[in-house]
Amino acid sequence: MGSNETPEIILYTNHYCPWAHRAHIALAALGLPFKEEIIDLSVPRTPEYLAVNPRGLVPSISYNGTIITESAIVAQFLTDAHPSALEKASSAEGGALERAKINFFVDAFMSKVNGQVLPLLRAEESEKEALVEKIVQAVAKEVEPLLKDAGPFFGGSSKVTLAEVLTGSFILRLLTYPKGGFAPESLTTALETKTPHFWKWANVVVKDKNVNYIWNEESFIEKTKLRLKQVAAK
Ligand SMILES: N[C@@H](CCC(=O)N[C@@H](CS)C(=O)NCC(=O)O)C(=O)O
Repeated sequence: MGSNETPEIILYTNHYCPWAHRAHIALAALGLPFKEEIIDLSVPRTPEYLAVNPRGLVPSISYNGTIITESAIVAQFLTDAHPSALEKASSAEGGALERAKINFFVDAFMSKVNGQVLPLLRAEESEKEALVEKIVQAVAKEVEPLLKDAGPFFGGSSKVTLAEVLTGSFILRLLTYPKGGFAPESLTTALETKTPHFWKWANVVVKDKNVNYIWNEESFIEKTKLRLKQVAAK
């Protein structure tokens, strides 16, 4: 089917999942209507959902009846199927390079920064400052240089790009952890002073409607408190 026709999309999701959140951002940024099915992750998956996604994870989408799973693949597929400001096609002028830059940025943020966040949340209080320092160092080395030309979004774009689709949900969480008391306040102050391009970009990202329309900071904080208590009790 061509990208001019509106596809029939069902999004299997859970609003607390940052991976599923990626699909929400992509769909909103592309202006695609979709039906939502909330999957309860606190109980075993139903046989119906396991028939949709045998891994039992969210997100999954049904796109005109075809199932697509894995958040990065879902987001890339939607981006490719519906040309927009999210990302150029690889065959478009400058497209291959733009795609390489976005891929490198997402990889840098996810593997060098985001991977250090959960250990910080779970660490003993006495260890947290050192972990904050390591995270800020990683942002400064790996991510800050890639955001020098943000304007305000990745690569000078005036609208969200695939870079924000794939990282926005994690940025929302990163900026919320100090507010919820899960990470020291020094995380906020160090990011602001030592990584000004990242800080400016991140604050624009979290205010974007495409990124935050399913976000509820208060209930996220409550849910995170419970989750960390459960982890500590194990
Ligand atoms: N690599 C997957 C990760 C998805 C994922 O881990 N989703 C979690 C919720 S945040 C899930 O469905 N967990 C269910 C379970 O583990 O039973 C993706 O990017 O889509």
